[in-house]
Amino acid sequence: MRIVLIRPTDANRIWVGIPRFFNNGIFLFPPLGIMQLKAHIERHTSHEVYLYDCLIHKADYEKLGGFIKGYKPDVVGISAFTHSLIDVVQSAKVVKDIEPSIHVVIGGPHTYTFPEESRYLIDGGCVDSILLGDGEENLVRLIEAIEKKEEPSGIEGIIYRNKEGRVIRRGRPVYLKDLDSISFPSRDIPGIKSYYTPASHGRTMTTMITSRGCPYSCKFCNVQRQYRSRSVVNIVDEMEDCRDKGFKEIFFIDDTFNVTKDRVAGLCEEIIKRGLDVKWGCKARCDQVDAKTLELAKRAGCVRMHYGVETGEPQGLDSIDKRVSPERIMEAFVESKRARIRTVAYFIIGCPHEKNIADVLRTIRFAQKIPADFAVFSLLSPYPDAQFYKEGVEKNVFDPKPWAEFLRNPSPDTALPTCWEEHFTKEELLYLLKIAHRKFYYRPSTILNALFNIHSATELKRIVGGGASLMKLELLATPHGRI
Ligand code: B12
Ligand code: SF4
Repeated sequence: MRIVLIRPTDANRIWVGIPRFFNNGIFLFPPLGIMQLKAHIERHTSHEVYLYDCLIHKADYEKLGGFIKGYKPDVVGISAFTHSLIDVVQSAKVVKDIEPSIHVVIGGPHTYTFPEESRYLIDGGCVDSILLGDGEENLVRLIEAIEKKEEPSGIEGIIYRNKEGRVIRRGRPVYLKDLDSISFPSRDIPGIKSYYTPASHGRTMTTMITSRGCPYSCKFCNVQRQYRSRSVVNIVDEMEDCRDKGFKEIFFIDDTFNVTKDRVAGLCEEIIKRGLDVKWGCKARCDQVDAKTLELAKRAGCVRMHYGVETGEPQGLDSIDKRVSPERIMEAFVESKRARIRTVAYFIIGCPHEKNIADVLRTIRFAQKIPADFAVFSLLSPYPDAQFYKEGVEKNVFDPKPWAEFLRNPSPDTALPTCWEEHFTKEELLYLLKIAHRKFYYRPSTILNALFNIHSATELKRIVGGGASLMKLELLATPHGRI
């Protein structure tokens, strides 16, 4: 059989905390989930698998349709994120309009986050089945069932329409325990060397994931809590594989790379032992780093840490359940700088503890105080399964109806609650977002730091792109005039 795995276009991406243009063109990461699935299907079956990333192919629906017509797949798998749900459904429709007999299956973070609501996507007639959770083993099982023209009734973690036309859900989302048993993601896909992030100095980069889930429970975040990690040997084997394929930099996109210091130290020691010369960055918590680990990480090739800071106020950090103090945050940035590791700080504006402008300004001042190379500010914009969303509904800050409607029937016309409007209006929050970026970036020290760290023409292009996005933020207009 011929199988196509699709990352859909994000033309209709919904609002999630950051103005849309702010994401566009600044970074593009490989679609690791379906790359992983491609490798696993190829290892365990003899079917032909093609990965079609609409973002790298710049494919609108017409172009996607042209590809499907030419390739003539038997099965199409579409990766579903909640923010791109409209495009997921629309892509499924494109496929079915061309050939209704193609089996369309969807999976990905949206389906394991909202399994119950996902079943309604089958009602539209464009989706045949939905797999919940880690897709590797179940997709292979589903493909076998499709090949044998059997009902996939033996699979745990599936939603499908049975022969009588009833929508059946079997089991809960599946989370694989032994991550070492999963194949390394397939990196022999078109355009694999064209993915980018502004911070990688123009080096050919790729992403890796070394663990899944996060044991913490920050109230704005909805990652799965079941933390599972790969072994150090397995991780460094994949790093070597990336090096052999010509990648000079790896971004570890684990939800939290440094759940413990010991894990990071063990990994660094293995990298040093093997003499692996690959640069890397990761997403980390500030409370799980210290001078010794950062020094070791630097020797093992670490060039960049992405720290989730969120806010600088002690009571704010407590109220979002971040479990870290401002002093510890400051220390993480100071020690990273000392170890010559560059840093990106992520902040959230408009959490419930920020009740007036002075509160927000204190967060912005904290951002200016820590020696971070880059800062990203977004607005609190929780998904319905996040604790803050539930609290917002209880306090009547969020009307739950639009989300409920959207999850059953995704449409661009649904006005979803996009930020916490208890103390500020959306317009005011957007204004504060602009102020935050302006106060952080429009400083001689930040501009000089960025300019002195440009190492290539590609990097210059990306930095100019980032600057252009900041300018667009300046021009953002609201019903109350330009903000
Ligand atoms: C790296 C990452 C990013 C990167 C790059 C994302 C990208 N486009 O590649 C950046 C930092 C840019 C990012 C941004 C955002 N992200 Co993000 N991100 C992640 C992260 C940490 C890793 C993604 C990954 O590659 N995982 C590894 C692969 C192997 O896992 P996977 O993709 O889930 O795939 C498995 C299954 O889902 C399933 N599967 C996947 N696709 C398919 C398809 C089929 C057919 C089947 C059967 C199965 C299947 O099988 C795969 C293998 O087991 C995840 C959390 C996580 N741990 O997964 C969040 C996550 C995907 N992000 C999330 C969010 C909310 C965002 C933002 C909206 C945040 C924001 N406020 O701006 C933005 C969106 C911007 C954008 N346009 O993408 C949410 C999505 C939740 C949801 N319900 O959709 C996640 C799950 C984190 C969370 N729970 O909060 N993100
Ligand atoms: S914000 Fe980071 S540390 Fe907190 S729960 Fe989410 S992934 Fe874990």
